[in-house]
Amino acid sequence: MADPHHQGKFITLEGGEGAGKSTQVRAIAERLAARGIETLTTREPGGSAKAEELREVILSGFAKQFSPIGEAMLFSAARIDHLDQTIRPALARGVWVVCDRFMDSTQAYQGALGNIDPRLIKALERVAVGPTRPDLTLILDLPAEIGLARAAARRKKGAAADRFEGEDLEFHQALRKSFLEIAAAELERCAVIDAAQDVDQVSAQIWDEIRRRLLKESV
Ligand code: Z5A
Repeated sequence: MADPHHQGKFITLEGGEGAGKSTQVRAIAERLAARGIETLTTREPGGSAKAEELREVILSGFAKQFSPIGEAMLFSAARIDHLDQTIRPALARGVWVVCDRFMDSTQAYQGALGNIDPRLIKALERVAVGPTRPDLTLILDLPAEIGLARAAARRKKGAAADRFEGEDLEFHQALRKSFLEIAAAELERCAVIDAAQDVDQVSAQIWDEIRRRLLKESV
């Protein structure tokens, strides 16, 4: 059921490491601002004071000590606060929210890769997310090797590896498959974007989806 208080549009970006989500969140916000649309950019895990504290703990490796369902519950706890404190108030004011990762990351990382019964993940999603589901989810898709090479290049510039960047190539290939399965199961909500293109091409493809699906323009 759609959330009656949800006035703005809710866009999420998903995909594997180095897919370019953060880069494209910024590009979307710029394009929306140029159209005079008030936009809030945010991320998961994080996006509210308490969820950012949980992010530190989760990505430090602490969450790895838990079973996949325990880990999924930690991400969901952060999500509940993020929705309550940041996302829902913005959407209720008519602000568009653009979020770097959301519930599909739990389904892919903890659910599919952690072999959790999909019904359990859906139940957790109903509790944590409720009716505040994204209007559009952009799945940034690219071969795992390219994403990992981008993340490695960024690390050379000083960024630290996080919890899942340490996993092997097979893990990241399975992750890609899982995101594509999510997109195939929810075609109305999800758009698959070819993220192996250069930044401007990716950005143009994303903008076409936003115009067509959310601004109801012909492209
Ligand atoms: N996680 C989870 O397990 N369960 C959950 O429910 C949630 C999350 C919500 C968050 O890490 C981790 O939490 C994540 C999943 C897990 N796993 N890991 N690892 P994060 O927020 O620190 O990192 P991330 O979400 O994976 O994003 P990222 O690795 O920072 O990548 P990105 O945001 O997709 O890419 P980027 O920062 O925009 O770009 C990466 C580099 O590539 C950078 O140097 C860019 O300049 C470059 N780039 C970007 N686009 C291009 C193109 N098109 N061509 C060439 N180079 C490019």
